[in-house]
Amino acid sequence: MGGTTLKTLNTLLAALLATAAGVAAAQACDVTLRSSDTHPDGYPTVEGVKFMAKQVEEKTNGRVCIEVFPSSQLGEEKDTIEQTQFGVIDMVRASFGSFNNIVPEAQLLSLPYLFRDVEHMYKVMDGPIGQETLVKAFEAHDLVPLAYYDGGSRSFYNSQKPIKSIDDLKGMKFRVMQSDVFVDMMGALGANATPMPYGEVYSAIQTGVIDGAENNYPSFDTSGHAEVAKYYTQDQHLMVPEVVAMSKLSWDKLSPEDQAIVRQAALDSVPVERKLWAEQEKASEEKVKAAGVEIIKDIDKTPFIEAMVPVYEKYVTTPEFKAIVKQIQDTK
Ligand code: GTR
Repeated sequence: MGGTTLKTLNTLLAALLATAAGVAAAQACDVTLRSSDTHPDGYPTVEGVKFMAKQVEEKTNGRVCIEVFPSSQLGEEKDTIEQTQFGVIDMVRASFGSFNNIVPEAQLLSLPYLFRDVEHMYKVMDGPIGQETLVKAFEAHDLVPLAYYDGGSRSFYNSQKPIKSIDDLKGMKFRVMQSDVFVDMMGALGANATPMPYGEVYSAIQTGVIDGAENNYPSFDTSGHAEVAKYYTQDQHLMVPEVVAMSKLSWDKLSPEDQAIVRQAALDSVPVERKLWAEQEKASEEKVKAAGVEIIKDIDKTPFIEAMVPVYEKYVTTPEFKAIVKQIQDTK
């Protein structure tokens, strides 16, 4: 038998064994939790949950497994969150922004220019706001937040022209996530908002239904939006954290011991995702630049920040919300 044929046979055999092992492992799971993500394989959030899944499977000796469905296979973000509330899906990794219409407190995390920088955001999410206030708020809506990931900062991109000042936004049409805060944010900037699911943005820009959208570098890159929107203005108006949340119904079915393992695995996945995020953010910026995107960095953010005052006035109304925002702003 020739060397090449033998090698091929060995490879085939190895693949077959791996598949058999995979099937055996899957069969050995008493519970398999289905987890949704809008992003593709390899994206930091997807890899974060996969890391968590590996830990959970090992530490529960296969009693609990997590199967990650990337690329919106289980549906668009808003729908998958609702399905998670009802226990149709067990877990979802999504932006805080997509929880706004369900968990009122989530809107506060969607306020423009709330966080000073990424360290500030980490401190808030890893401190009492993230670990107590928001946990209670989510649990009241049948969701158990387990981890907060980095989602960088979001900036405007479009197919029409380089945006160098707030005046350049006037009358332009941008896609925003499906939540009123973002619609009002665009209004305050003098532009028009079109709320729509993430999966529809590419063709909407391509066909001219909208002029552009807003997101971080990794989403701008991996969604392909950079192919159709060649101007990216780094105004960083939003820094919205990412959440890994479990369905309360699925959570309550786990034993206290397995709940503790899942919680710890989620926490352990946080630094993994945040490290991958920092790398991906740089890599995606380089990639879109190399693909011909014009990046505008040296803009004066002050008029953008000042324009957001009415948005704060509209959303930070109750004494409770005012206290939360103050606590966030006072976090040093
Ligand atoms: C991304 C985020 C996604 C999704 C998307 C969007 O930055 O990671 O979960 O919310 O933005 O704009 O819809």
